[in-house]
Amino acid sequence: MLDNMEAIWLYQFRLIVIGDSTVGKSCLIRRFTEGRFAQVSDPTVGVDFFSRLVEIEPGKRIKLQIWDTAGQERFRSITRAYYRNSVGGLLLFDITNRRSFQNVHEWLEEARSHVQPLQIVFVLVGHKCDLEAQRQVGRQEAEKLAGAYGMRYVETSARDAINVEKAFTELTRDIFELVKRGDITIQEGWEGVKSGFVPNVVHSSEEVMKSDRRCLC
Ligand SMILES: Nc1nc2c(ncn2[C@@H]2O[C@H](COP(=O)(O)OP(=O)(O)OP(=O)(O)O)[C@@H](O)[C@H]2O)c(=O)[nH]1
Ligand SMILES: [Mg+2]
Repeated sequence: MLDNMEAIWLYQFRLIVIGDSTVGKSCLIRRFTEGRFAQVSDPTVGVDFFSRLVEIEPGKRIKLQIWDTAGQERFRSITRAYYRNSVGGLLLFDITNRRSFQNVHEWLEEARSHVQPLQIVFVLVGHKCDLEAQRQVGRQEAEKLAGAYGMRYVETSARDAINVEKAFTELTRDIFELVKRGDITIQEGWEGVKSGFVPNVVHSSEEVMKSDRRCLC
């Protein structure tokens, strides 16, 4: 019964995670989906796939399908194909690596050019915030950049499990609001948002009602 309950979700959202190689995309996703941190993490080859349910309000669940992309340039032609079917994304930089912050513009351009005329709701993530002593990008500076692009900004650590839930949940809530308002709509041939899975129990009770009616005739 519990399994059945857990399988109920209102919507499925596809999210893409992008940013320079070694900023910590795979570690952040693993912390979120598997609840653990691996100090040694191999560079992602092409694209990996993860999923998790998120409860945005009591009893309201969203299924997230998360595409973990390779930051290395040589995989760019593969990762490009995943933008179009994503409704949201996390754009990561490493707060101890200034270069990864400077590349945020380039990542946004890359995403925009491959998703037009659709849009992706991005959150800017300053990752590895446990390494405060090695910080090269100020929080205010990052907030300003995020604001200029209309994105939220959050600082996370996969190592110390800081703000990991927050980063994914707030993005999910933002997308949910846009779907509720009709600013994002479900479309045939687009995988970004799919409507919910309704378990058999509901179908069968509907069928009972129908067959009752038939009996009355
Ligand atoms: N201190 C610290 N290190 C982290 C954190 N997250 C990831 N790392 C380290 O950063 C390195 C790279 O992490 P990955 O998650 O593999 O990086 P990636 O962005 O997926 O890299 P690509 O797959 O090549 O694009 C690893 O050595 C991790 O241990 C964190 O929150 N804090
Ligand atoms: Mg990776």
